[in-house]
Amino acid sequence: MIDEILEKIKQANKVLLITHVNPDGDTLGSAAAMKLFIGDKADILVQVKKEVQVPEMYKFLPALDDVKYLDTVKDEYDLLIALDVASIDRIVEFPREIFNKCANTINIDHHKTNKGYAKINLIKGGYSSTGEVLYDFFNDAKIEITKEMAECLYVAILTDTGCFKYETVTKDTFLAASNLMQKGIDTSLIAKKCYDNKPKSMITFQAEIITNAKFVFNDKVAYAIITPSDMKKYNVKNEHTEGIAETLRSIKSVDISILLKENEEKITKVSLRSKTIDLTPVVEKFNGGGHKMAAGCTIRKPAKEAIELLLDEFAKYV
Ligand SMILES: [Mn+2]
Repeated sequence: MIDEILEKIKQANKVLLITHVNPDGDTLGSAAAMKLFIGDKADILVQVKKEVQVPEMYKFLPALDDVKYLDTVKDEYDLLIALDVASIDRIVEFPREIFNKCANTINIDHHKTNKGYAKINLIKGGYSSTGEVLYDFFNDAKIEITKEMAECLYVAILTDTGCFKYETVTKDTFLAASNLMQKGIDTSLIAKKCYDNKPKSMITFQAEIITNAKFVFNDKVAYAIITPSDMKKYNVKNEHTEGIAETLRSIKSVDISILLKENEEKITKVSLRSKTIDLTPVVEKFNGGGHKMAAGCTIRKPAKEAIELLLDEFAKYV
C-alpha cells in the first residue's frame, strides 16, 4: 500500500490535497505535512470560499499561506488525496464531483467509520489522528520528516487528541510526539498558538451560548443551539464555535454534550461529545460519522426539531 501511494504521487503531474469541511488542526496539519513532502505540484484545498480564509489559529502552519478555496479550485489534477475525511459527504459540491470521476484517488484517515471511498485507502481506524497515520506512513516509507513537517504533524496530533487527553492516545502517540519534538519544534509555543490565541468576540460569544445551554436527563445531557443571528450579533466565523461542546462536556454531571448549528436554510449541523457513551450508532442513524466520543452529523431540519430527534435517541442510553 505504501509503495502504491508513493508510486501514484511520483507519477502524478498535479496533486490536490483535500481537507474536510469545517477544517480542524488534524486535517490542515496533515495536508500541510503532505504538501511539504510532495512539493510544488501539490495544492491544498480548504473547503470554504476565499473570503472566509483558513481558520486564523492554523494560519501559522507552514504551507498554508497559499491554498485553493472552493471558488478558486479548478479541475486540473490527476491525483486527489483526501486527508482526515471520514466520508465522501465531507467533501462538498465541485471537489466531490472531481473526486468521484478522478482515476487516481487516495484516502488517508483514522476514523473507524470510514468506509474506504477512494481507489487506495490507508485507514488506521482508532489511531489518535490522521497526523499519526501520516507519521507512520513517512517512517515506513523512509521519508525524512523535516522540522516544518514535524510542526504540522504535531499540530494534527495535539489538536485531535484534545492535548493528549483522549483514549485514542497510545504509547505510540507519545512516542511520535517525542520524535517530532526531537526535530526541534517548540511545542509550548505551538500550544499557545493553537489555544491561547482567540479573538475576544469568540469568548464573549461562547459565554452567551453556554449561558443559554439546556440540561436534560438529570443534567447528563447538555445542549446548546446557535442560530445565524447569534453568529451575526458577535460577528463571529464558523470556526469560533470550536470548543463549546467540549466545555459543556467538562461539566461533572454531563456525559453527552450536543452543539447544534442552524444555518440560513434551516439545516442543522450537529457536533456531539461524550465521556462514556459511544456516539457512533446515533450519528450513523443521521448519516454522520466520527469517533466514539466525538462525532457529528447534519440534520436537514431546524435545530429545535433536530434536538428532539436526538434526545429521543439518547433516551435509550441515559
Ligand atoms: Mn482527525
